[in-house]
This record gives sequence, structure tokens and C-alpha cells, in this order.
Amino acid sequence: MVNTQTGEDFHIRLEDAQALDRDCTTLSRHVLQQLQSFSPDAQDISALMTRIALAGKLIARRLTRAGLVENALGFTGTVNVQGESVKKMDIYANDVFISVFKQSGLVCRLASEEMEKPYYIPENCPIGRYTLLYDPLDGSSNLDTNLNVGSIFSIRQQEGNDEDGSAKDLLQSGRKQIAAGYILYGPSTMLVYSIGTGVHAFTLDPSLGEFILANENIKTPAHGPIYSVNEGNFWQWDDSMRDYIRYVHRHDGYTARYGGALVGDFHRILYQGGVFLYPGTVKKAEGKLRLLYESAPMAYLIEQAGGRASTGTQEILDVVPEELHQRTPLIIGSTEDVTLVESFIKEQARISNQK
Ligand code: AHM
Ligand code: MG
Repeated sequence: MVNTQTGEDFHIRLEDAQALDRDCTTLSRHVLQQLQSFSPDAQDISALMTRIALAGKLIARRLTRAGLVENALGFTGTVNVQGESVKKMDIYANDVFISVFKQSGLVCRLASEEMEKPYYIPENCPIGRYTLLYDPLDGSSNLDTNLNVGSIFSIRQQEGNDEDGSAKDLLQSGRKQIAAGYILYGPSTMLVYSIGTGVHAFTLDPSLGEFILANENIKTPAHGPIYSVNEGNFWQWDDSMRDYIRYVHRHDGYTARYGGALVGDFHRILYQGGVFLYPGTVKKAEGKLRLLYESAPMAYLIEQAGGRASTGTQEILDVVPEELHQRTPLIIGSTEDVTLVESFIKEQARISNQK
């Protein structure tokens, strides 16, 4: 169409329109596209992701101002069910997830690293058959120095009525997850998710208040140069882990990267390949990371990206927990690198069996 007074052409060229379209895929639209359906289930999943994104925006907003606001940082003076000191931001983030799901009709239960028992929203339960499992603010030791932290989430269908509130149906393998992801609070805020159709990453555009598609169908390389582990624990590990680390020290092509916050460390490996390890120690064979809130959601993502996650002897997604807050060793990343770490564990087991 031409403006008759100025002679200007108002037609948007096709490629410009496509560029605009590509640049502006929002999270909710993407979820519906992935599900290829407008069924009530698809609408629910899309609405769930939108609520999680809202929690991410609220937490990101608080984090960007945390150094300026009185009482945002520091400890509460209490310890959580894991026996760890709780930070004010942990509680804020935990409560944000609860409040965004209240009156949503979507989620009946929320189970979090910060709460001993699942939190029920009874008014949602007749219609909301989903449980949200989450680590509201992972890596919170990074908070005091303004380094990256993250939120991790996983969604499961609620099975049974759970009338006694024991949440026994959550004691099933990670294969029961129907969605998982994380929000990374870094130089920009990113939301990475999977609903079983690949792994997709979104960047928060603060001026729009929207998560905009950044990378679709992320694939982790079969091998990568990075190994990411807290080597300060070297003498706490058993021989297999020490032998693996000695191996990477002696071979070209490896580089260490460790930020002390799983979401950021995992995010790098998701894109660039390599392996993240949080093994058990001789004293604490299960390691530090929690199966339901940390290891299983990340395992779901890495499998969707073509990688692997293992305890060292079993796929993480096959582990059936005995309790809600169970911990597992975690070896996660590129298929070849995870398999190499496992080979050291197998070799150690073989030697031990011979003795
Ligand atoms: P948190 O959930 O209490 O923050 O602990 C989990 C964090 C992970 O983000 C990170 O990978 C790990 O603890 C780091 O532990 P460490 O300081 O022992 O290396
Ligand atoms: Mg955590």
C-alpha cells in the first residue's frame, strides 16, 4: 500500500514480517506450538509454564534490586529440612511460586527443597491434578557476591487422591515427569524448558516483560571440553573419581569451569558439552544434590538434548526415591563424557570385587 501524499510504501516486506515473527515467539505461544493442540491438557501446560515464567520474572526483579533493598539478602537465622541455613531470598522465592499458583486452578500440590512436606492448595485440587516440584533458588551461596543463581522446576501428574497427604505417588522415577526446566538469573534471565519435545531456551526482554525464544531444540555435543566439579572435595571422593580427575589433568583438551551453582554450570554444558559432576563422598555416598528438585529435572532436560545423566551406576531418570528429599550423586552432560566417568567407576568396582 502506498501513501498517496508521501509516496511511501507501507507494505511490510515478507522477509521483514518473518523476521518479526521469528524474533517474537513468546513462551506461551511456543508451548502451544509444541503441543500442536488447543486441548484442555495443552492449555493447562501452557498456563503452567506461563505461571512459572511469572514466578521467574518476580524473582529476577527482586534479585536485580536485592543489593538496594533493605532485608533482601542475608540469612533468616533458621535451617531447612536439609539442615542448611536458609537465606531470605530462598524464602522469598519459595513463597513466590506458591503465590503464583494460588487460585490458578492448575496445581494441587507444590513440593520444594525448602519445605519439609508438600504444600497443598485445596481449592485447586478438584481440578488441578498437577504437582510442581521445585528448587526455588538454587546456588544461593552465590547471592551475597551477586553471582548467578537459578530456579529449577519439574511437573508431574498427581496420581491418586493423596488423601493422607503423604505424597507417596511422588516416590516414582523421573520418567514420570511431564515437563522440567529452569530459570537462570545471570546477566540476562533465561528460561529453559522441555515438555518432551526437545529443549528450548527463552531470554527475558525486561522492556516487554516477556520471555522471547532464543534457541530451539538445543542439542548437547556428544563430547565437550568442560569438566565442572568442586575439586576441593578431591580427598573426600573414592578412588574412581580421583582417577577420572587425574585422567583429565593428564590429557589435552579439557578445561575446568565451576561456578558453585548448578543451573549456571549445567547451562554451559547443555550448550557447549562436557560433564558436570557432584559425586558422593566417602562419608556421604549420596552426594549433595536432591533427586526430585535438582537431579531429575536436569536429567530430563539433558536426555531431551541428546545427553545423559547418571548416578555412576544407574540412569538418573530410573532412580526411584525412597523419600521426598533424597539425594543422589550426579554425573550429567555429553554422552561420551558421562560414559567415560562411569568407566572409572566400573573399573574401581572390578578392582574392589577382586580383593
Ligand atoms: P543449594 O540448593 O542449597 O543452593 O545447593 C545446591 C548447590 C548447587 O547449585 C551447586 O551445584 C552445589 O550446591 C555446589 O555445592 P558446593 O558448594 O559443595 O560445591
Ligand atoms: Mg538446590
